[in-house]
Amino acid sequence: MRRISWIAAVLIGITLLVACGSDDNKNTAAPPTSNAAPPRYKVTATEVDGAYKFDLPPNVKGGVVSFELASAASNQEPHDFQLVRLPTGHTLDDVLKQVSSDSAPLEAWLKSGAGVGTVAPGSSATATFELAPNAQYAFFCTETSEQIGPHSTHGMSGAFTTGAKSGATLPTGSATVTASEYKFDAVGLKAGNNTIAFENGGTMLHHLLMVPILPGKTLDEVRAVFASQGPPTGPPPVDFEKSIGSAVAGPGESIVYKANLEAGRYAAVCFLPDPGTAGPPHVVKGMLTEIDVK
Ligand SMILES: [Cu+2]
Repeated sequence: MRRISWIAAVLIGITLLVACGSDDNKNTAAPPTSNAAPPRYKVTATEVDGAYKFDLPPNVKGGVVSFELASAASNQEPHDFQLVRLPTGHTLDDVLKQVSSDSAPLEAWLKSGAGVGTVAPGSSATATFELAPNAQYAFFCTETSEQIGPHSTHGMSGAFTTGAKSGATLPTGSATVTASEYKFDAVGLKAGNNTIAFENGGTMLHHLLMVPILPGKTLDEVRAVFASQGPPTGPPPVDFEKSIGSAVAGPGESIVYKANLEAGRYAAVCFLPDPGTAGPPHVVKGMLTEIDVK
């Protein structure tokens, strides 16, 4: 049975990303449009001798910041870097308990998120977003592998407290994709380089995963695969390896990142469940929108 927890956000698309070492999904920082460029923090993901970990610099500011996620070329698996704000009284362990479980409901106190989407070994990606100043954040990788299980409970997690506001402002996107319950609205996406502003205009956590639909396949066929509980039968109607995704964001939050898109049809999907539930994922509730990129 397919997991429909937080982790399912990337499970489907990303298990097949492992072999994808190309730069197709390589994202770079969005150019700042304000006077003050956002401070940029580099996070390195490594898997040395089975010890999975993130290395990141100390003293992360609040306000608008950029994070670059660099995955070591020697890595075997895809990784992402998800941030969630820890409300007073909640700890990293609380988060890990939820995100590493198949059946734990999505905690209702998880209301704020940011981070960098999935990168393949040897690749890097950057995203820009706003963090609350002087606030506690947990970070973790949402990936799960057959060998070791959730990366988050195998070292790829931690917590830090942000400092004062950076003073930078969020860059403008060349395209905007807005999530709400339960749909996506996309404006301005085109073939080639995009700076995507993923905006959560809804009332709960959402993410954006764009998966290319294969020629001749219909959105109904894509829906059937994403809604099925068992392993897919026959060739998939989408190209999982070329998926491009955002991290999870909370209501009113935005994540800005670069994406190079090939022309074609994409399925925009969200796999998170409603707060306080373990499913169904939003894709089943309608967060499956076809976007034509020309
Ligand atoms: Cu959603």
